[in-house]
Amino acid sequence: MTDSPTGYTLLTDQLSAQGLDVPAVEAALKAQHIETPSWGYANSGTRFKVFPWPGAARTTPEKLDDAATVHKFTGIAGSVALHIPWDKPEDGDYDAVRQYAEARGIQVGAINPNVFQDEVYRLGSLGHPSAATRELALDHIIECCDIMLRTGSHLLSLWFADGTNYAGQDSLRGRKRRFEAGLAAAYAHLPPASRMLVEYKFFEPAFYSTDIPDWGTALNLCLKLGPQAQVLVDLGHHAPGVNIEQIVALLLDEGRLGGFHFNNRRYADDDLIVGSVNPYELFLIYAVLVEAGESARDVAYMIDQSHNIEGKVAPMIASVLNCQEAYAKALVVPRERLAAAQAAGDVLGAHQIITDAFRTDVRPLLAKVRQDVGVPTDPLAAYRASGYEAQIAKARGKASGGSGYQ
Ligand code: RM4
Ligand code: MN
Ligand code: MN
Repeated sequence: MTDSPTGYTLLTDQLSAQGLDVPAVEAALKAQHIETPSWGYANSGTRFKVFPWPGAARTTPEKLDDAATVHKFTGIAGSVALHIPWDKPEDGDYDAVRQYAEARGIQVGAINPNVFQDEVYRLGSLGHPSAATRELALDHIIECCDIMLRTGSHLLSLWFADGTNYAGQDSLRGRKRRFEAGLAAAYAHLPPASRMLVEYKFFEPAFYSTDIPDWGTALNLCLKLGPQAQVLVDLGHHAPGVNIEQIVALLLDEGRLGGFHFNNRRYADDDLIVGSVNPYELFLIYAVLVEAGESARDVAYMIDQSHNIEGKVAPMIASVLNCQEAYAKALVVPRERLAAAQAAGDVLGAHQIITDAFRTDVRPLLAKVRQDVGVPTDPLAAYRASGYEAQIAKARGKASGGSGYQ
């Protein structure tokens, strides 16, 4: 009597029959890397209310402990993005921050300057009408270039709240030029072999105009700056209905896709768990990246989330796993068959090949890959059973509520 085939055997037989190279798919999954954000482990919420979570990280070392925990359970989240000054050590010792992370098996990823929370930035930062304020913002960004050197980071990730709320408030052309000049000055300070990622967002907190509202503006800035400047696509920063995968394809083909801020949106910049609202969109984005092959080599995959009611570490693990599943489904698109259907003008056939890949239950494959790399086959269940959540709740306690970030 033979054992009945496992889900893994059935799936891989089916994939091999379609001409897919299963060991190559598994190798790609093992090499996947998702960066988590330090700010996703702290208390954060909406502008209306922050519901404090028991055990939410209060300090950078605690955020690094949480990021290391996400990596321990998933095996693919080995770096953490820092936000300055939210992650500024009291003694200014960034070498120690790096050592603390490395001792826990993770690296410091992107450095995110914060030029939107000081009083002085009421009218903007690099786009501010006053040269003195622009200078302050630039100084902070340059300080972040130094922090990159100290922490071993190769990415300067820039997002600006800059814009205007009322028609006539400022010169739109003037603000564009101030941004060009400010970013050029910052670019000159980029450490060698590093990149500047320029993020865009169509509105909020500015409601009449945003200085970098879309990918076209970000790309135009990057083209003027030089090859080390690339665009960052935050999935929550588009108007409803925008075809994000097409933007990704264009930027990739121009060699200007720097990276992602993964999250999910239903209405605006909702910052929900990645893949929770629209897993099909996430899959289609990954399908574009897989099709690009080597051209997508340097793309930085980062999560930018802000949880209010669902906890901190567990939803981060859920996001990482959703990225892994979307990538796996993109890897099982039979590319040659798809190309043939496209060349033959077989509209429905091509569409079916893509949707079949999306419908494939890749979970047995993911379980096998996790087993191979020595992480739990069900990371979220293992995390829940680990006692970490109770341990941090006890050690860190629960903050009193507030609003806004931190
Ligand atoms: C913005 C944007 C940035 C993030 C800030 C806190 O909406 O997504 O990436 O750093 O929020
Ligand atoms: Mn973002
Ligand atoms: Mn955002």
